[in-house]
Amino acid sequence: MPATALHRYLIALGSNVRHPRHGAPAQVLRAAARALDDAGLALQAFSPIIASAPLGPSRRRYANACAVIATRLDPPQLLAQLQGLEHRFGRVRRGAPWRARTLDLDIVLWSGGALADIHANLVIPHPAFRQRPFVIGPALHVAPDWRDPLTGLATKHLASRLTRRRPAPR
Ligand code: PH2
Ligand code: MG
Ligand code: MG
Repeated sequence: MPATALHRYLIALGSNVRHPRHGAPAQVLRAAARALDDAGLALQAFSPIIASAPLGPSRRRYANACAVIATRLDPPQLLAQLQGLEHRFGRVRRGAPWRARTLDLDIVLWSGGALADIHANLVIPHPAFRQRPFVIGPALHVAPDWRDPLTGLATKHLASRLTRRRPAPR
């Protein structure tokens, strides 16, 4: 692919810690969306912000959202940029994974399809996104027809699969 190709990405945003300047988690996500755009990652769509119960050890509720961005950065370059933004928002990477965090920016889908880059520790699609209502819910607003390259299912199909009631036990 040419170095100048324009890529699109679906990004999941999460926060469950206040920021001293931006404020509550939902405000952190709004500020992060502006910061993405300011960093040259053109914001094409931003979902409503939802509140979600924490998955994992942290007890604080999360604000979650999804964004579609366009950039010439390839996935490892984008990952580095997103980690820089997380850091700028005061995220500290130490201790157990899944600690409470001021800002989490995850690459969920990429217009280039699937990727596993062991050097960058990066896997696209995000391995767990299909099972996460706090990713699929917001994604439904900004990328309903975007197909997961691994299952072939569009976001709207993944959403209905997630919300469908489980069959009653026999
Ligand atoms: N992110 C996690 C772990 N648990 N729970 C919710 N509700 N929202 C998140 O964004 C989230 C989580 C790891 O990144
Ligand atoms: Mg995450
Ligand atoms: Mg993350």
